[in-house]
Amino acid sequence: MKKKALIFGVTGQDGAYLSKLLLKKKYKVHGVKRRSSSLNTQRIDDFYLDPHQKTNFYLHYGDLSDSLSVLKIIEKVKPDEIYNLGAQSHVGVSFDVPEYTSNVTALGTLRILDSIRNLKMEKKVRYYQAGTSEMFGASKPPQSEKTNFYPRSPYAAAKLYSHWITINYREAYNIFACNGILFNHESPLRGETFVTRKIVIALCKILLGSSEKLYLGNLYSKRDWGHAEDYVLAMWKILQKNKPSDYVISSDKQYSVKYFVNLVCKELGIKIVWKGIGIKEKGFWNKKNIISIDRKYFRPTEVESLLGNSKKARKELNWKPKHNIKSLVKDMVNSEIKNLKSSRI
Ligand code: NAP
Ligand code: F7E
Repeated sequence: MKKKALIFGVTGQDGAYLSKLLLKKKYKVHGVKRRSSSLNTQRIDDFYLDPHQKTNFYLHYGDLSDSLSVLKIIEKVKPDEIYNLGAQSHVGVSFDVPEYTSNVTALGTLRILDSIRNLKMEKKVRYYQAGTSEMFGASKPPQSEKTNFYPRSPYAAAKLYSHWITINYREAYNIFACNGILFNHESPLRGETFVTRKIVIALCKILLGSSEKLYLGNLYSKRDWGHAEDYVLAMWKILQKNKPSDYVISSDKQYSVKYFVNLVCKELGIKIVWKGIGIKEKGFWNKKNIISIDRKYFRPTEVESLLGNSKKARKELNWKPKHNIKSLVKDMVNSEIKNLKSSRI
């Protein structure tokens, strides 16, 4: 019998890559999508067929802020594995909508775990929780499973709740529940307002002449960036172990936002020249100012430096990423140029 997976957050970046992986592994994949006024299935349209055709991919309407919808979907699908990737996942936005972020990103996790318990599915279901390096926040790098947490945003605080409630339900009710503590991972499917995709889109447009300028916030924060395709494989591997545990997933390398900009410029053949400091720092191309700083992109509390130590995952899961920062940038740039050229046609 085919294994059944249920993915909350199926319409997001990771949901799309994970669905693809699980379909390749011959799972029946069920995804939860929330109602939105415009279509939100672009990332999964490749494999989302008309439900009247024969398919292994199914969508259900539901919402992490609605306990009953969560319970009913789990009861109906009876999954072997649940991946909770659903969240209000933008750190900057979480300062604007802290209560909503906590409801979905923290309590949403409780709603799933408590449904598993109420439905007496503790022994049947394996649960994956999408944890984040943001929970380390201000803790000194490198960060591993043993590093103390120090969240610096409503998003990170909500994810920290999810981390501990996942461990609590594992210990209290013997649920096979695991936390993946994933560092930043990007791809051509990354949301357009996260810094890597924002940079790629803007610089491609500038090169093709359909935009003039890119505004950014803190150029000097450092991140450990990987490719989403590698990271969803780690999620699956975490649920295939004999015992539930928590794992850091990272590239173990760190670069600044400015370095990422420089890499994208290099890939596009844009010779960028930086002048000025602080809020007045600017990037020039052919003497034209194409990058400036806008204070509105600074956060009330910033996470300055994230760098993972993924030794445990590499040893116990036999996981290692195929991509590096250069192949990630190449993939994102090539895909964006293709998108922009085809949208022109
Ligand atoms: P994403 O692209 O923002 O996707 C988030 C998903 O959650 C989307 O499908 C979204 O639906 C859904 N969602 C939002 N609110 C919901 C609600 N109330 N009910 C049900 N679903 C809801 O995020 P991602 O980059 O794929 O990341 C996946 C997960 O990993 C998230 O939990 C994120 O916080 C976490 N994470 C991400 C990274 C990273 O670097 N990407 C690193 C560590 C952890 P819509 O499509 O309708 O918006
Ligand atoms: O910011 C700086 C910003 O929004 C990265 C989410 O997936 O990864 C993501 O969170 C850095 C920050 O990602 C702009 O201040 C500068 O220091 O791309 P980001 P994030 O905040 O690291 C973690 C692991 C998650 O779990 C989250 O869900 O870039 N930055 N200028 C900017 N950031 C944005 N968004 N926009 C700018 O213009």
